[in-house]
Amino acid sequence: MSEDTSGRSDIGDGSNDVTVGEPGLVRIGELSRRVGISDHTLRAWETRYGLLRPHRSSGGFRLYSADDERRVRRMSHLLGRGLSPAEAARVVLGERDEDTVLLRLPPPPENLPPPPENTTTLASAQAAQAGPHGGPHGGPQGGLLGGDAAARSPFHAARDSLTRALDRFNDAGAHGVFDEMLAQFSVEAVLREVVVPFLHTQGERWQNGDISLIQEHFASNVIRGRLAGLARGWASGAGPRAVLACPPGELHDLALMVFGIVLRGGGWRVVFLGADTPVGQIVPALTPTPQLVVIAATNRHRLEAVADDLREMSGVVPISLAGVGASARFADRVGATYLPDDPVGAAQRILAATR
Ligand code: B12
Repeated sequence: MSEDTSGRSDIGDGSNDVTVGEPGLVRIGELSRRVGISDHTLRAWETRYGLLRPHRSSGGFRLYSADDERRVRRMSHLLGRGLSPAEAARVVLGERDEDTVLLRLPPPPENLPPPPENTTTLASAQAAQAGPHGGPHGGPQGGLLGGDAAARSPFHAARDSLTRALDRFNDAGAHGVFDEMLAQFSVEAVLREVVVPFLHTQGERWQNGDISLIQEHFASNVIRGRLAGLARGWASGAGPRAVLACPPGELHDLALMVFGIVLRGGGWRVVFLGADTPVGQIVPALTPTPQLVVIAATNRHRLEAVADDLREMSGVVPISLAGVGASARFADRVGATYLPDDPVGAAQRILAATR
């Protein structure tokens, strides 16, 4: 096998030698460019689902056919309809019937405003990322994102998809986006780049009147369910133990869950007490004493109300305070430390310091 700088190369499979660049047989980079999906994702679809069936060149390169390209485009389309990657792959490979699978998805609610023009699926946004003009055939839904789509990261696209699904009360669609993200990126990256910024934006959108309180509640609960799934079993094991709680009256516990999931990823055990916890009762209820107690709040008054409990507890166990309601000054007053970073960064810093 030889390859020249133009990217053309002679390949051979027994007596049927062909040349890369002939219609229908391409290397992964070219396939990626044509369909607008990263080669990393294409490889994952190949190994996980058998979606791609490459020919082999005599030099061992994988070469992809027009059939492979067709399957990838169909997969991308089905992901855009809200199927999970595993389900979409089964449909593409003929193991499941498309209509039956799609029928199980809730229909988009009627009478909702059309989605903003710049929202799309992760797959189609990645397609647009391939380049401002797309490949020779355009992306699967080419041009959907408009001019600066190419500059957007797949995380932006994922946030858009998530937003769109949740605004429409489409939990299956939202889970599809999560499935797809988690198939491609680490849990930490998904939390840091998609979940936390999504939550921030929800607050702004609610304040601006772009979404109703009902939409915001729905989204929070879907996200909470997903985080709970990632958190399953996090109290077990042999690592150091962290107790996570919000003070009385405080309901915002999603960031605390994000923090716990990352900590768990580093081997810690997480005892999650969550919203509205009687802080003064934590330590007496737990033996042996945990290595760390983290209390998070969005409202400083809810922390100030338990200042005496915190001060007393800090004589027994290391306490950290976090969230918009916490501050270094207040933490200092009660003998605690303050976690100024975002939940993912803070957990990663603790993991790095305790390794
Ligand atoms: C989801 C949500 C809810 C959900 C909570 C569901 C749940 N189980 O958590 C529900 C619907 C219950 C809710 C209720 C309310 N909410 Co609300 N809510 C939000 C929203 C959209 C996301 C919160 C979130 O998880 N953010 C993600 C975190 C990571 O972001 P952050 O809070 O800015 O935190 C930063 C740091 O402080 C740090 N951090 C935060 N927590 C933690 C934890 C740890 C361990 C670490 C290390 C770091 C850390 O990370 C961030 C930096 O990256 C925010 C909007 C927003 N901007 O956050 C509003 C928001 C927090 N809510 C707000 C309000 C006003 C309310 C209500 C009073 C509304 C009402 N009238 O009923 C109630 C109060 C409920 C209560 N008693 O606690 C305000 C709070 C203003 C304030 N500071 O007091 C916000 C900011 C919305 C707004 N823009 O006005 N809410």
